[in-house]
Amino acid sequence: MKALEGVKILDFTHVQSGPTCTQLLAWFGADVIKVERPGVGDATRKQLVDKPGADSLYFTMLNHNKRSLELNSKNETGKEVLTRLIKECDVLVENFAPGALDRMGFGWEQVQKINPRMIMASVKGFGPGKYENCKVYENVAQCAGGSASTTGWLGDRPMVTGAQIGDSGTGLHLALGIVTALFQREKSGRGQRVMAAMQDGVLNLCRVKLRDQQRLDAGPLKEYSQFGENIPFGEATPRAGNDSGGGQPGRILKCKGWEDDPNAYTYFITQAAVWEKICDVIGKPEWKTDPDYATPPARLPRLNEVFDTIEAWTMTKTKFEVMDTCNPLDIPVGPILSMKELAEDEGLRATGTVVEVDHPERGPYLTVGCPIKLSDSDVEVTRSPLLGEHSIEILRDVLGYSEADIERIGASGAVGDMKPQAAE
Ligand code: CAO
Repeated sequence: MKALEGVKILDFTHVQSGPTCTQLLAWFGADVIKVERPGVGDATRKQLVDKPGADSLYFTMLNHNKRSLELNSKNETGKEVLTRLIKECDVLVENFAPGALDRMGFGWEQVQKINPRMIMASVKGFGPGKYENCKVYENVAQCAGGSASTTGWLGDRPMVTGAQIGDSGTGLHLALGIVTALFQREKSGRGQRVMAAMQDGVLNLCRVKLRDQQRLDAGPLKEYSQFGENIPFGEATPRAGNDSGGGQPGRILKCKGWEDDPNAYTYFITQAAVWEKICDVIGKPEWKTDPDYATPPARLPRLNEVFDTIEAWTMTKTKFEVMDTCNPLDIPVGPILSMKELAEDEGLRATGTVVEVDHPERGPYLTVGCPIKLSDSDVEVTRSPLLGEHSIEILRDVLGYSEADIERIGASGAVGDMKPQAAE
């Protein structure tokens, strides 16, 4: 048995933010029915194509364990089928541009009338307010949510991060909202509206920078390198390069081979609790008692010197040797791992965090598995559906349409070409 077994999700999501959410729910055992425009489907199927004719990795890696129903939601018969699906399902998830669902005739008011137990969950770029009607993509959310202004180097442009905190991050937020609403429905018997705005999700993940914004009122941020460099602080939380900026100063430092390998680096944290061990490891035992270095506040104005000295040591070791030396001493360090190293990591394969999946059009490919492990709800990652692969079985098995009804629906153009799958 799976945690969300029996929960039916009407999945109107596309691109990345919404599909991340419904993929997680599918991994937890929900039956996710992805509704896609006939003949077209989710736009990502044909974006970033690496194998002509096959669904892209962009699509496949976001849509595992789902079923695909090709259906035109603007056709009258298509609306009839959708109405039946809304009655049948527990959750409707969507991330259309603002207003698109209302224009289809399936806004929150209508959905509630059709099924008062329905939970309707949406990702939008912004919450209510002056930007609520804007279309939004990942990097816009990173910029509007405080991430870009606090990422990058002081004096340089704001920078976006490779982690998809706007899309996948908001998808995670939405998934939590959905299971919470399902839990409440157990007691209330009612559905509800769940909203996750990408700006809100990014800001939630950037909360430490909002903390620092307020700390600025009390004076300079001493944990930031610019303090030791005597560069004055402005009005807003600055960009801080690779400074941890938190209570335990840290930086990215070069390791042996950095001249040729762009990832021969380690993150090194000067945790106060292990300062004496750090001094011994880097060959600076005198710093243990020197009042300029012995305590965290004394070190703050001289972080550049401290990290330059540590780096002179890390440059004599590979990033893995740094890890092997520091870990037994409880000194927190972490190698900078490339995507190639992660893809080949046997440990991640063993835990199902990286999995290989076979696909009829593409052959085998790698993807991320479920990052959340439940001890009583196993995850088996199965391939993403072909466009409309499950149209007939959904009409027949989920909605109970007869063969004659299915013929009628097919003839009306409400669904895509059902014949190849019908014959299968
Ligand atoms: N049958 C018929 N029509 C369908 C359909 C179906 N099965 N599925 C979608 N459509 C229609 C929609 O109804 C809409 O039509 P109208 O504009 O005429 O009402 C149209 O397809 C396009 O929908 P869209 O506006 O959502 O798509 P877009 O490509 O123009 O915009 C995006 C994409 C992502 C910018 C926008 O959806 C958005 O802002 N979403 C919310 C924020 C979000 O999730 N962003 C993250 C995306 S990942 O980076």
